[in-house]
Amino acid sequence: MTLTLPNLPYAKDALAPHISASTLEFHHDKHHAAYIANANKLVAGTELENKSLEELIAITAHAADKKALFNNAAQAWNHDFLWHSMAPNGGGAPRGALAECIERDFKGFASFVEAFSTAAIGQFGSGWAWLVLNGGKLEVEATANADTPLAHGKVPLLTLDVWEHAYYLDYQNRRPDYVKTFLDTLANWDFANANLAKAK
Ligand code: MN3
Repeated sequence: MTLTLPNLPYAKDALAPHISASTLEFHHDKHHAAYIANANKLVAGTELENKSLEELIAITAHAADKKALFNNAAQAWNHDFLWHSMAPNGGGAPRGALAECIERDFKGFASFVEAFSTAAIGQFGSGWAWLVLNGGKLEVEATANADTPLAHGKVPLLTLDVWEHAYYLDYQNRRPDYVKTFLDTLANWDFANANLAKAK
């Protein structure tokens, strides 16, 4: 089985004006596609050729000699998760079970927003901000470069890409504005709630 580039779950202009069609075109058709192509190249002709992305991440996460494959497989997985973490008319406060867990573990949505924003804005250089389930408890964290909570036994619920390629065309150096826009208008809480339900 060759790894394939999954389609975006919405049209390229569906997140405009917050994320432009041009950003999604480069981000999905060039960056995400390149991670898939590189992962395929690295597994071609090896015993890892038929593994899923999740399997590749588990196998390579702590193998120093497989860093390039980890980086590309993890980035491929992270990006598919990212597309689903955003939705037209998303953002604002979640409902349902996730809202109750945020209340329990962050003492309110405002504290969650502050924790997530601090993680996303404070990540030095390239990386990701995450809402994860860790041992039954919600946590916010940032990971560097390609790193993913999947490699550390945590369950990702929602993510935001804070590599410059994710926002530079639309926000240039203003990462805080991009993070605020994600939380206000794009965060796909239905997706996060579904991930939470699956984890239970
Ligand atoms: Mn990216």
